[in-house]
Amino acid sequence: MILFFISSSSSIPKPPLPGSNTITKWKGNKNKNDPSSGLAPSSSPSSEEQKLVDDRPAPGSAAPVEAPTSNFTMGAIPATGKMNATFVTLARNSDLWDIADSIRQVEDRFNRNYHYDWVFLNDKEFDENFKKVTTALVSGTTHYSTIPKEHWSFPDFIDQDKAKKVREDMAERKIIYGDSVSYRHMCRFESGFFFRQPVMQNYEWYWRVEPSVKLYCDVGFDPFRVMAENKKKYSFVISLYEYAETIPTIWDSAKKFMKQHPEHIAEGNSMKWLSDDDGESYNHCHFWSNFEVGNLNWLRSDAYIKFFETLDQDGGFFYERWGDAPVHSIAAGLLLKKEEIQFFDDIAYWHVPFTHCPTSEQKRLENKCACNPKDNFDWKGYSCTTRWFDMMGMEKPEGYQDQKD
Ligand SMILES: Nc1nc2c(ncn2[C@@H]2O[C@H](COP(=O)(O)OP(=O)(O)OP(=O)(O)O)[C@@H](O)[C@H]2O)c(=O)[nH]1
Ligand SMILES: [Mg+2]
Repeated sequence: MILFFISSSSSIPKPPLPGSNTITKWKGNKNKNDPSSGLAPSSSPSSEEQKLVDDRPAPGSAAPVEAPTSNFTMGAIPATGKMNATFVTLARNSDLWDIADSIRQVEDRFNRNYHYDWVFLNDKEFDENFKKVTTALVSGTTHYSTIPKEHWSFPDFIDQDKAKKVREDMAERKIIYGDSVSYRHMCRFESGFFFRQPVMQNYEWYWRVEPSVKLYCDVGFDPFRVMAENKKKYSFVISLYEYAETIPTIWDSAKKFMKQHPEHIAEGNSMKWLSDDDGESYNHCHFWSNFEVGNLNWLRSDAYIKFFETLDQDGGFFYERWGDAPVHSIAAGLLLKKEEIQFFDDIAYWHVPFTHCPTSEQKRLENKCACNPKDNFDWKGYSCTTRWFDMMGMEKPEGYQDQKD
């Protein structure tokens, strides 16, 4: 039953943390300065994204500029070439072949033309084989970092007995990952700490990639550049309703934050998408965070950190089973203006069990898409994307009615 699949997983620059073990592997040139290897695919996105995508660099100018990330000024948009951005993956050594699959997808459809870096994070040290295989697959520079214990453990204010009882109860109720301690650490880490790892401090933009995901169309534009040039801070491809039993009190914590920190609540935010009664209750809509392209400075902002800390103190990562998807989504929905959130229709994507496949046939053909449009989740009853279009006043693509349930 799909409801059991929907929850998705998931800290401010502080001095490098003790125990943090960052290994950087600088790679050879790998044709990075060879213009012939930097041709952007000839795909041409259309519909509501056309305007955004039209700002992309001319084919051939997109990739080959090699710029050391340390030379970037945060917030500056380079006129051409690469942005200050990285892919980021949280994974275990045992995820190697599933992440290898994902990397291949991302490289073939996008990164072979851009050579962005890739950061791998793990609560244990990555083994040599993991590093060897992933370094061979990524066309940019790879970095491997071990997460410090403080970011992957129970905070001292958590009552262990209470947390254990919750896990036992959720196991009985067969809530997916309900009995898992590691899944909870993972969700808390993705909510509050991945962007605070020392290795992430070098970057302004991230694209999150999980094991075993697929990209079905050529991505013939640079999503980081599109985000920067259009003042976007967060993006999504799939949205849906969260499994309510994993987050019974998350909205109480969010309301507490709104009351304590009205200065951080954006005017013109997405409250209408999150709530059907002006903020009284949460409708469980969230962006599926196993895919994200976002701005790290936003996550490192006082507003986001205060939001995370308010939620964290309430203990719901352990006393319930809060996922990073609702955490990021509620934060984006409240702290950002709605126009700062981007729906990437052009990035066709699959993570079990849902697909985003562009509704427009023209778009699918132009971008060499291999997804079956019938699988597109956007307009199905369990998706929140219709609501997103309605709130944004965006016109739905032709043929969307045929893709409802
Ligand atoms: N290092 C590490 N990574 C983890 C651990 N658990 C999950 N991850 C990673 O965290 C991300 C989310 O975990 P998933 O197991 O994919 O969670 P999900 O997407 O909610 O559920 P699935 O439907 O199983 O994919 C993935 O990138 C995993 O590789 C862990 O214990 N250690
Ligand atoms: Mg996953």
